[in-house]
Amino acid sequence: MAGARNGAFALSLLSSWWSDLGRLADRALDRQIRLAVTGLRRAGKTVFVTALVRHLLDAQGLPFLRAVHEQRYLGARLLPVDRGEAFPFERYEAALEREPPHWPEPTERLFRLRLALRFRGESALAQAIRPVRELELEIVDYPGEWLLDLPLLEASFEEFSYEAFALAAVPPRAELARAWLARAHGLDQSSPPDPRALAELVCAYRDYLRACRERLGLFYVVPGRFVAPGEPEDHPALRFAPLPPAPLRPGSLRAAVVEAFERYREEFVRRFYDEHFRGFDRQIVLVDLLSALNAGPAHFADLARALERLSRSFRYGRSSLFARLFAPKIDRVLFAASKADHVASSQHAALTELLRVLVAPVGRAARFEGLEPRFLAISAVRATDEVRTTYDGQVLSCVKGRLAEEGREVVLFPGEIPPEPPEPADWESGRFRFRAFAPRRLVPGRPAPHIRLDQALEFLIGDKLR
Ligand SMILES: Nc1nc2c(ncn2[C@@H]2O[C@H](COP(=O)(O)OP(=O)(O)OP(=O)(O)O)[C@@H](O)[C@H]2O)c(=O)[nH]1
Ligand SMILES: [Mg+2]
Repeated sequence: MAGARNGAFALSLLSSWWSDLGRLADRALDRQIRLAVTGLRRAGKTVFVTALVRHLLDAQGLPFLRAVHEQRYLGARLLPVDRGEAFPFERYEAALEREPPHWPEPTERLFRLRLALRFRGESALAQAIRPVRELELEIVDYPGEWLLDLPLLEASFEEFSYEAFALAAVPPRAELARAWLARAHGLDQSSPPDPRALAELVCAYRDYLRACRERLGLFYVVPGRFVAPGEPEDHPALRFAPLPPAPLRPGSLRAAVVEAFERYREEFVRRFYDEHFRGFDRQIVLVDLLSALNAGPAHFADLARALERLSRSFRYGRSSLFARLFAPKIDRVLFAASKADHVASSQHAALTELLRVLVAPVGRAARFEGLEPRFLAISAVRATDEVRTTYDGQVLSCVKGRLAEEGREVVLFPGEIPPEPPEPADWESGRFRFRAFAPRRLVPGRPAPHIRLDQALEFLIGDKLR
């Protein structure tokens, strides 16, 4: 009897030791992963996160995710978030499953997401240590505009002003900058701060940024929060605008503006960065290249500038075990051309190539740190089908879907994507007119059609599901 009890005790000791060992192995093997979903406004971040959660919860429709393919993936569960607001997955999913279906609205504040993924280990040893393993995936979703403020953390007021004036001096911004420039140059910066003159300056700068974004569709609009939806316009930290060079005198208008700029950096930008933008392990950078092609050459260059600037806010490199625990770096970065369903699959290779060229400086910087970035054309939620039609004896690959603006079902040939940045003649020919599509209604419980979402996930988290 006593022998049996001793045996049971020894067994329970062994099993507890075994599970402790499992926990230790889990920590060492990095069973928690923070994914940076990066992209400028309307790049497709919220749609991507919604699709990722929906697919991982159901474990369906992801044949290129190896753990799913090998039937080792068991499923996922949304975990409560410990701080901040939870990503409203159910709301976004319901909007896509409703008739008529809707894309998520532009994101106005920050949401956090924690997802526990369960799977069986690949090797016999992994299975013996712990038959069911768990990976916690953490993501934040936020307004794309906020991202462009991160480089301000490294910039002085003088540098911020210098860049704003340099950009405003040339087309296409010059045309829209006149009212703000007139105010900025007309101010006596050494006089005591006059609240009215200051308010008018900020208002003129904000109107200029809004016009850059709304009338010209430009991406590089800094500070992003000046034009982001749902931002408090009258916050004292937002009472600044770029100024021409002048001496800094205590108690002057310039001093008040510089103080507001510093406060904005600390209270808005640094807080966002410190609380949510540190410690990423992996990154997907979503880029809406088709909108940039539609908008023209200045916008295309502007998108490249914005992506290069914001990449400076991320730490790339291989993490040692110690670094992984205490100062993680991004050790895999995926550049994804989003909304690839707007064009036929025959164009995807060119879309990927064009993206590679557009983000070349960022790719180079990542490579310098020992990473090989990956490039993919993806669609997180596919809104079109591909059809072939014959025109003038030629077979054309077309897309069929419901136009977002007009709501009517169409079959159209969206045109060809150049694998290199377009030549002046290409821009002038007006050949880039890619249309946006409304989503197709998702059937509850059925996987949503996508393009290469599973390949993106395999690259981003696949190795952690082994
Ligand atoms: N056809 C298609 N359209 C997409 C896809 N992903 C995004 N879109 C379109 O792009 C728009 C913006 O997508 P969001 O995911 O809301 O973009 P975001 O990056 O979260 O934008 P902000 O919240 O403004 O920063 C959507 O309203 C859709 O019109 C996709 O996979 N396919
Ligand atoms: Mg969003």
